[in-house]
Amino acid sequence: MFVRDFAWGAATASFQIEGGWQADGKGPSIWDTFSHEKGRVFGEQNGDVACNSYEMWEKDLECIQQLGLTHYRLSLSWARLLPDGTMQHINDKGVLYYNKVIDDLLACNVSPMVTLYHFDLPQALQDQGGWKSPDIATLFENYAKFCFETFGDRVKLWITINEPYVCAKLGYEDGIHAPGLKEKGTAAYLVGHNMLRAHAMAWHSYDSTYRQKQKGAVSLAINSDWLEPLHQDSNEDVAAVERDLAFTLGWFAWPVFVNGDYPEIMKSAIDAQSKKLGYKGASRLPSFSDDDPAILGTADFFALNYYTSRKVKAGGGCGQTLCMKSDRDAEELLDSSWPISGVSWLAVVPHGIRKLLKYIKDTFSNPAVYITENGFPQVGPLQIEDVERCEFYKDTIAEVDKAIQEDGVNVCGYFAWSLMDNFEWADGFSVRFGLFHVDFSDPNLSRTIYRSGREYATVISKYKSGRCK
Ligand code: GBH
Repeated sequence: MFVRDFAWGAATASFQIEGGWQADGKGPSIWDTFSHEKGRVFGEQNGDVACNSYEMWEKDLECIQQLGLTHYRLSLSWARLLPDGTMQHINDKGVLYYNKVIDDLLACNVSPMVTLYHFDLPQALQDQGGWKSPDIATLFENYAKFCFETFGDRVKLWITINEPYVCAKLGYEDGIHAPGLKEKGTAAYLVGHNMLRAHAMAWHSYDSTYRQKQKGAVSLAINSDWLEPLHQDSNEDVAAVERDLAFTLGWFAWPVFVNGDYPEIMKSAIDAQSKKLGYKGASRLPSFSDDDPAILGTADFFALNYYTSRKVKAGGGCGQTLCMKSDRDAEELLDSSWPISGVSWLAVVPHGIRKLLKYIKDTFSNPAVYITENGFPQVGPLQIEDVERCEFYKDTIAEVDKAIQEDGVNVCGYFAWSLMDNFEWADGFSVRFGLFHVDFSDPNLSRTIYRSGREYATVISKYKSGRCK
C-alpha cells in the first residue's frame, strides 16, 4: 500500500509550459533557436507562448490544487535566471517568478521538486560548445549553486539534469531535439560524459555546502524503457537486452550507482566497433580521470522516468559508418499484444514499470525511488472523457503498488507527466500528455480537467486521508 507520506505529484518543464520567451530579460535557449528554425517542429510550432505559465502561474496553481497534489515537479529555465548562462548577470525578474511559484506551492502545502535542467540550455552557452565543451560542467555547477543558494531554503527535492540520455541521443546523434546535431557515434558520448561531470559537481557542491543547512536531496532523472528478450529462450536476445540496457539505463546509472564508470559491455562494444571500422584516435567513449569529480554515490535517490517497454534482439546497425545503433547492436521491437497509444513510440505496458522497479532494486542496492515521470499521450480528436488514459493510470499505479507490496521496492513518490497539455518538443502541441486540457486556440489558454485528472485526484485523496492503509 501507499504510505501516508507517499509523494503524489505531477510534472512539467519550463520550456514546455512557460512561454514568455523574451519576457523581462530572459535570454534565449537552444529550444527557442531550434523551434524557430524551419522544419524542426511539427507545424512550425514553438514555445514562444506555450501555456503562458510565466504570466498565468495562478491558473496552474488552481490545477495543482484541484488535483490535490502533495508534490509538484517543475523545472527552472536557466536562461530566465542567468540570461547568458553565467553569473555575470542575474535576472531578478526570473528569480522573483520562481520565488513566487515556490512560495505559493508551499502556502498551499505542496512540496516542490525542482529540476535545474530540462533540455533548455542558454543559447549563449551553446555558442561556446554547449554540452560538448568540458567547461560546461563548471558553468552548470555555478548555476546549480546559485539555485541552491537562492531557492534551497524552501526546495528539498532537486533533480540536476532531466534525461541525459535524451539530451545526448536526440540532440546530438539523431538531431530531432535541440541543438539538432547528427554527429553520429561520437558527440552523444561526449555530451553524456559532460552531463555526468556536471551533475556530479552540482551534487558535491550541495553535499559540502548546502546539505547540512538545507537538508534536501539531489539526484538526476534517468529515463528507461523496460526491455525484454524477443525470444525468452534465445541467448542472443538475452545478450542483446543486456547490451541495450547498458547503453540506456546503464550509461548513467552505472557511474552514479554502481562503480563510478560506464558498464563494461558498453565500453567494450564501442571500442570493438571503432576497431572494426578502423576508427583512429582515443575511445569515442571518454573515460573519467583523476581530475574529474567522483561520480559514484552522487544521487540521494533514484529518479526514474518510465513510459514504455520494448522487445529486443541483436542487429539494427547502420552499416559501415559510425553510429550509436551499431555500437549497441540491439534492435528494439514492439510486442503485438501491447496496445499503441496516440504516438508510435509509446506502447502501453503498465507491467513494465513493476519489472523495471524490481530490476532497479536488485541492481542498485535498493535505493529510494521516485517515479519522476509517467504518462499517456492523446492526439486529436481530443477526448475530455479520456478513458484510455484513465485505464493507463489505473493499471500503472496498480503495478507500482505491487512493486511496493510484493517486491519490496522502496518507492517514495509518483509524478504524472504532465500537469497539463504543453509543448511536446518536436511534436509541438499535436501530442497531449496533460491531466488538464489546454485550449491553445483560446487567447486565455483555458485549462479544463480531463476525466483522468478527476480520477487521479480521487486516487490521491483516497491515499492521502490514509483510508486504504
Ligand atoms: C519525457 O521523455 C520528457 O522528459 C518530457 O519532457 C516529455 O514531454 C515526455 O517524455 C513525453 O514525451 O521520437 O520515436 O525517436 C521521455 C523519453 C525519449 C520518449 C524519446 C520519446 C522519442 C522517440 N522520451 N522518445 S522517437
